[in-house]
Amino acid sequence: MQGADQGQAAELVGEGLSIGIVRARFNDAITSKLAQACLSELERLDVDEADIRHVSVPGALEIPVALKAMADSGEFDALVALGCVIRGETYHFELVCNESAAGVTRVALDHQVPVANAILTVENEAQAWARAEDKGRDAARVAVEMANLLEDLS
Ligand code: INI
Repeated sequence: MQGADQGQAAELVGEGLSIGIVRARFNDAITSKLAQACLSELERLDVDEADIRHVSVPGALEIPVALKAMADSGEFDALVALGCVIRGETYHFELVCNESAAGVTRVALDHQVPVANAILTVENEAQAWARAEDKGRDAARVAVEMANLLEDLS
């Protein structure tokens, strides 16, 4: 199942695009899977490895500030946020989900740079594993499509 709910973009051409990726290490094995799927799809879409900057941060709450630093640099055509938030027994789950998503959206709008949000928000680890590969791959496709769209619109 590939981008099943997103329809088909006309064509996805990654050649010449610079992509910044911020990955949270919290739930490291899952976010590593997200990164692996994202990187292999970027390669398949002809994004040059030399044009990808991939950094990691402790948790999803730290993703927005690293995205902002990348956006401030003006070096990237699109950014990708990779993380995994799994529900625990406290309100902290809602806080991490809501604040990380709000921060990601704010960076995109404030800097007019597309950010593919692949921060999984799930009930348990099994749900995360079931979604990790598709979500990582979709993030790469969203980044490439939106980078090209913003270039066309500017
Ligand atoms: N960070 C995550 O990325 N996923 C989680 O599931 C999570 N939980 O459950 O607490 C989480 N918390 C850490 C948070 O993102 C910050 O790193 C921490 O609060 C320090 O600022």
